[in-house]
Amino acid sequence: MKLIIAIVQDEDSSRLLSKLMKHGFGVTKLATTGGFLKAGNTTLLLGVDEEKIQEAVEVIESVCKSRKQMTSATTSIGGMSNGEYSTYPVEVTVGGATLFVLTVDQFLKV
Ligand code: 2BA
Repeated sequence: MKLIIAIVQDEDSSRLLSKLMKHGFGVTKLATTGGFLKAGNTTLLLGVDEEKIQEAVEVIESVCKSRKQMTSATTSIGGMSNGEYSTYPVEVTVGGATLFVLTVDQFLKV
């Protein structure tokens, strides 16, 4: 068995959850926060038999879309020493989905 950790955008999470359930996958949904944007995202945990990994990835790919998001970056004005900073907008492309696939040593329900 493998564990897929899928970090997806909140906007895609309900549709993805429903579609994964329809395909018979067991899923746990966690509310998470991205370190860079410091904005909410969703992490799904899926315990998946090895032969169904491809199917799970295809379902995730079919639902999760990449989107542009604005954030702000800070720069110092006139060198680092004078303590004056200005912020400016930066566009980043977020997702589809970020996936980690891990080998599971044991899967127990007790
Ligand atoms: P965030 O950390 O909030 O990152 C959102 C998006 O910001 C990223 O999208 C990427 O396009 C951009 N970004 C992240 N770090 C950056 C940096 N140092 N400089 C410039 N741009 C940067 P994705 O790559 O699609 O990642 C979406 C979310 O997936 C991330 O949200 C984070 O929660 C998670 N993630 C991505 N890579 C990860 C990793 N190696 N380990 C753990 N979580 C990861």
